[in-house]
Amino acid sequence: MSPIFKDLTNAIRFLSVDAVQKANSGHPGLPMGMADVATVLFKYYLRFNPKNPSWINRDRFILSAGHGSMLLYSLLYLTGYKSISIEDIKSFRQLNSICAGHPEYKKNSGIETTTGPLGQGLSNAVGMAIAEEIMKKRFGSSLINHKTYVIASDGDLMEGISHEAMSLAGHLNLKNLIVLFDNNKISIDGSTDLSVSDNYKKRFESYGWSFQEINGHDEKQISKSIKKSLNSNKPNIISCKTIIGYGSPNKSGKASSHGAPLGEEEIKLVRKKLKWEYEPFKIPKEVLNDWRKIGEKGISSEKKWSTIYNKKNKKIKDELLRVINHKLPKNFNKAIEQVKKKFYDSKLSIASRQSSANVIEEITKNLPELIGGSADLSGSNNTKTKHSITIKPSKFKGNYIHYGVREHGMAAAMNGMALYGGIIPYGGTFLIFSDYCKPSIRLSAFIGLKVIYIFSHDSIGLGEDGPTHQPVEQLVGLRGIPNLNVFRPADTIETLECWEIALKSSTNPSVIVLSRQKLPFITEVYNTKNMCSFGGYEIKKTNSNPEVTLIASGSEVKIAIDTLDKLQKENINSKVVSMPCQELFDKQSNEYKKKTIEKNSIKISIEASSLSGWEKYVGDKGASIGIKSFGKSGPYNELYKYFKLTSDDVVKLTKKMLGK
Ligand SMILES: Cc1ncc(C[n+]2csc(CCOP(=O)(O)OP(=O)(O)O)c2C)c(N)n1
Repeated sequence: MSPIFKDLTNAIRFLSVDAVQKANSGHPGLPMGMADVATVLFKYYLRFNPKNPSWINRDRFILSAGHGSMLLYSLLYLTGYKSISIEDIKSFRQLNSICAGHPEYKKNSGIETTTGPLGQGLSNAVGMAIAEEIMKKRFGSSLINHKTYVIASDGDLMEGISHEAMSLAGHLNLKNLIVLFDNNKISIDGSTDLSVSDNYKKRFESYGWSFQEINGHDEKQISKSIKKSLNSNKPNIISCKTIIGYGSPNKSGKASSHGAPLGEEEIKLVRKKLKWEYEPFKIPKEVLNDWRKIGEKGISSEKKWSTIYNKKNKKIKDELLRVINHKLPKNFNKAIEQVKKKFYDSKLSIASRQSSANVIEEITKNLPELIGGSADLSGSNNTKTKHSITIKPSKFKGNYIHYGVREHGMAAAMNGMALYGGIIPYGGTFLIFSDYCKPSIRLSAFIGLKVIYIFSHDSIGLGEDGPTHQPVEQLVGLRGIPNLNVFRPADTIETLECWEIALKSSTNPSVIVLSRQKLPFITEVYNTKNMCSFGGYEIKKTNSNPEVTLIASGSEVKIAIDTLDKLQKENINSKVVSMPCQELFDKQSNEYKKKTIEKNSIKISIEASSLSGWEKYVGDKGASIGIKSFGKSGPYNELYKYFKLTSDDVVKLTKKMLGK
């Protein structure tokens, strides 16, 4: 006889409870509370194939409340994903276990994104739902036509980012997004009455969502509500009234079931109450078989899809494969080379944000997967070009998103788009507001996503907007994030090169930091090699034995070059190193590094930013020139003088250091 619904849900509950108990840490409350909702979703609705977790037309399932990770691991194990065995479940939260404390994205594992920082998964899901609509428009609804489901908790909905992302989802009318809200009214501090009085119905209806509320332990109500969402013409939220720690006689409905093992004695009582007589990690054969059958349904779903795919013409098939496998077009290198030659010949002295716009304009034609946007600063970040087509509510034939003043939501949505596949997202704001999206940038880097951040107005060089807008410590903060390349190009050629590297970086995001003010064209010789790929390189030198090496980035490279010229007039030999990307320079061989930053010279770094981080290049005997305080409002060339960031100041310092 087939196991009844209760046994299927008990399998999730006890795997979770026992794994948390064995690890002696974790969160049993959410998996116990949401087991019924998840079982209905997986049994009747979710389209997925555990044999091919990367099938492009699968429904996406995101556990945004990542602390309830055992819910996800249980589901993946029970439905037959190879990535998670019963041994993995037993090693929950142990070193190198795929069953990490919070879900960590792994390609082909069924873990669709990394969650844990509340609000992020929910906002990734918005990006995935956008990506689905864009891909549907590109490749047709016979190939791309699925749903994105999210389990979100009270905490997810309290986070500010959820307001940005949900509002954007409502605006764009992402009707294929279905959020299952674990409305258990409990968070860590106790009842959510302590901290929140939102009227969720009104909140979501005001965003333009469809709102339903159900008993999250009633199979029929759960099923009916999901079924209703499938035909909705709006984004959907189903508020599932649940009991945290469901089944625990002494801890259900209480914060005590949230973040600690239930304890051996209590678990015995749960076994009795839920009538589950099996020992820890033992799932009876028939229950496991039934779960596996749920997983196997996906094989025929994918087969049906493959028949449709196989009938498509070669061009569509090849293009879909190309973009989902993150391959750049065949002619990409050639196109970049042509643009480089064009930029070199025109030798434009323009702001690097404008150079970036020129790059985007040139490459967009060849790169339909490039989806741009800005957090309401399109004209300032220069992210929108004449080839940009705006994506509008329910109209996804385009390549540009107006994210509105929602930096955090934008960054998390870009992560979702990159995770979805087939899309390279780039998005802009001012460098100062990178702080508003830092948690998502950190996740782009941790997950290893090809997301390109365009941060303009990169220093006091932005001038009159003043210190609230002038970044000082932002570069240091971004450079501190592992697996993130931070680029600060000095002219049009470097801007193109940095873009090229970013587009070719498949396992890390990139930040391209750009100036508001005009920058001179400094590239002296045409080079087909991408010099920025070395991170730092010699740009000019007066002879082979320089007494001083001037290391600069972005707008300050020109100050270094002027310094070199002035020093030469005083018979002091120097060299200039442009350092557009410290992370790439640090990866070069010691030999290259020593050759580039002349070992026997004194070293001076120049960057209109915090000095922190440059000491590793200039050493004990060197000096760093930058900004030690907040900036000031005024015309930018006056500010450079005020902050002693001119070639005359560097000359003075150099001579002092050389004792001349
Ligand atoms: C951004 C962020 N802040 C704080 C936390 C720590 N934290 C983990 S779960 C949680 C709240 C738990 O309440 P809820 O979201 O309702 O989950 P439930 O207790 O229902 O499982 C908090 C504050 C976090 N994971 N992410």
